Amino acid sequence: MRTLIKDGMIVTSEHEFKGDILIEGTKIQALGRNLRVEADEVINAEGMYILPGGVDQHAHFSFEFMGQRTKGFETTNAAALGGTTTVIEFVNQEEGKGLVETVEDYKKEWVEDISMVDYSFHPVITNPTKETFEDIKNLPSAGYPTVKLFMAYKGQFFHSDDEAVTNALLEAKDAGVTVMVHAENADLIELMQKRAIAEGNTDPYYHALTRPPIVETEATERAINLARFAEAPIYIVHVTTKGAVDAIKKAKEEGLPVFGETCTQYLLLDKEYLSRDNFEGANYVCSPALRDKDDQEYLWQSLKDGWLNAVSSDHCGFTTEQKKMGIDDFRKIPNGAPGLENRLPMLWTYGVEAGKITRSELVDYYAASPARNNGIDHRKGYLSPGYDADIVIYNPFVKKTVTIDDSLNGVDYTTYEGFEQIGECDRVFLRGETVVKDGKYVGQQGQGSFIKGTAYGTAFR
Ligand code: DUC
Ligand code: ZN
Ligand code: ZN
Ligand code: ZN
Repeated sequence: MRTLIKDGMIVTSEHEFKGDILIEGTKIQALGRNLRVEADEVINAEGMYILPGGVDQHAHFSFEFMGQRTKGFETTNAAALGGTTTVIEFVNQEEGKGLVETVEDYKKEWVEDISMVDYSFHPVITNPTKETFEDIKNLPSAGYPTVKLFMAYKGQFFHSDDEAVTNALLEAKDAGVTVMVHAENADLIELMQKRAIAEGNTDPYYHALTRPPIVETEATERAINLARFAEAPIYIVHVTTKGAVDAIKKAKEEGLPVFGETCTQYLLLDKEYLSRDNFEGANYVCSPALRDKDDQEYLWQSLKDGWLNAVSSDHCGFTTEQKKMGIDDFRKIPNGAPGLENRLPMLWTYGVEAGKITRSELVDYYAASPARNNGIDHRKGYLSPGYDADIVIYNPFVKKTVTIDDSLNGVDYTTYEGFEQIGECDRVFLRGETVVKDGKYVGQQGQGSFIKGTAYGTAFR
C-alpha cells in the first residue's frame, strides 16, 4: 500500500516546508516537493500541517496508584485522536519480581493486544534491594533504557529515599540507563498535610497548599546533587515551578547532564481550579500540584530557552467516582489528571497560535525530544525516509470548544472542559495505517506494538 500526502506544510523539529510525503507500507519512503510517484491513495493536504506522530514519554494506563487503578490501554484511542502515536508507560515494580520481569508480565497482562498506539515502558523501583539495583543493567537489552523513582509519597510502597535514588544512579550510569525522578520532598508534604488535617482543612484545595513550590524545588536540587555525587545523568519529570527550573538551569550551565520535562496542565491550568465547588476541584488534584499563572509563563519560556526539553501529559484516567475516595480527606484523592488527547491541540492553540512557541518547537517538545530521551528516535519523532509512518495531518481551520462529549479518555470529565481549541488532527497514521480519519478514531484495539528503546538516550549525548 502506497499513500501520497500532497502539498502539505511539513513541520519537523528543525524547519517547515511545503511538500509531499510518500508512505510505503509501514514506513516513510520519501519526502520532497512534487514527488512524481504512483500511489493507491493521494491525499490533498493543501493548507494542512503535517507533523510526526507524538511521543508521550509520561503516561499512566492501568496504573495502580493510591489504591485505585487508572483506565487502561483500551483508552489509548484517546492518544491517537490527539495525534500521539507512541506512549511510554510507568510500571511499578511488583513485590518479589525484578524490574524486567515486572514489565514483561505487565506488558502481557495489560498492554499487548489492547493498545491502540505504539508503546514502551519505564520500570519504577519499589523494592530497593541489591538484586533490584543489579537488574538495572539488564534493562537496555530488554528495551527499557530508563528507570524511575518516586521521591514523593511517603508511606506508599513506591516511595524511594535518597539512598535508593543514589544506588539507582550509580548502577544506571554504567548501563546507559537514564534515571527519572518525581522530585518532591515527601517529609515536608507529610508535615504540612498533617497540620492541614488537624485544622480541619480537608478540601481538595489543600492538596495544592500542602505541596507548595518549595517541596519541588528542594527535592529537585537534592536530586541533582545526588546525580552530581554519582556522576550520573538525571531526568526530572513534570517540572512545574521556577525554583525547580532554575536548579536544572544552574546544573546545565555547569555542564551536568541534567534534564527536565513539563506537562500540558502546568502550562495551562492553575491551582484555583482545585477550589471548584461540588468536589470538582478533586479532578485537578495531581502531583506536583497546579501552580500559578506566573509559573506557567516561566515554563513556556524555559522550554524556549532549552532548560526543559519535552511536554508530556502525565495522563491518569481516574473517574470522579474514584476521586471520591478523598471526599473527606484530600490526602486520599488519587493523584492524576487525564490529558493525553489534549496535549497536541492545547500546545497548538495556547503555544503556537498564541505566539509562545513555533510549530517546529512544538514538534520537538511533543515528539522528537521525547523520542530521543527514550532511545526510540531511530523510529519515532521524525519525518524522514526510513522512519515509521506515524504522521498527523493537522487541520488548523477547525475551531471548537473542548468538551467531555467528544473525549475518548474513558473517564467522565476533562480538565480542559470549555477551553477553546484551534485545529484538530484530521488524519493520523500509525505505521502507515489510518487510525484517525476526518477527526474521528477509526482504528482497532491491539494495533499498537512494543517499541524497543536503546540505551544512552539524550542524557548521555
Ligand atoms: N502524579 C500524579 O498526579 N499522578 C500519577 C503519579 C504522579 O506522580
Ligand atoms: Zn510523578
Ligand atoms: Zn506521572
Ligand atoms: Zn478530512
